[in-house]
Amino acid sequence: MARILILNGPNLNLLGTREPEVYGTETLADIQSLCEKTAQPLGLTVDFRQSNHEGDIVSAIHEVVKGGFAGIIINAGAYTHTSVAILDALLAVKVPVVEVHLSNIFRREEFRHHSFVSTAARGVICGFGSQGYALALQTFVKKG
Ligand code: CA2
Repeated sequence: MARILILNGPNLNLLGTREPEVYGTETLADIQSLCEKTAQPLGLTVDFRQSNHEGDIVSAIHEVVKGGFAGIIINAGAYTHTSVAILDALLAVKVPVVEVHLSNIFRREEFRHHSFVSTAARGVICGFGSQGYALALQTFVKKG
């Protein structure tokens, strides 16, 4: 079974407690559960993590090779728009990366329109809430 590392960045642990009009009412635990349920019939397993610390996210990305992960799904939160360190780590590990955002970052403030993560990503899914994570998992299913 292919293992997929799902990384969540700062403040995503607050999901479901504030700003439901932007991020919905689901908690991060709900999204983890959705990912686990989605992954199983697709023949994937997931390692679902969240950190508020940039260096922890960089270190988690480094684990991809040792951990035998087939790919990364990442919602880097606000670090999306600021972190060259996360971009460099993603470029270094050479596994497929899918970038996910709950909100449509292009309908929001201008500073959210640029993503460093996108430079390393095979694709980007944004604006579909938690469904974006399920869609991202489907991209790791081998066809044919
Ligand atoms: O839309 C997304 O998934 C974001 O990655 C979420 C980040 C934001 O900085 C990005 O521009 C877009 C913020 C996550 C903060 O989540 C909260 C949830 C509830 C209450 C407060 C923050």
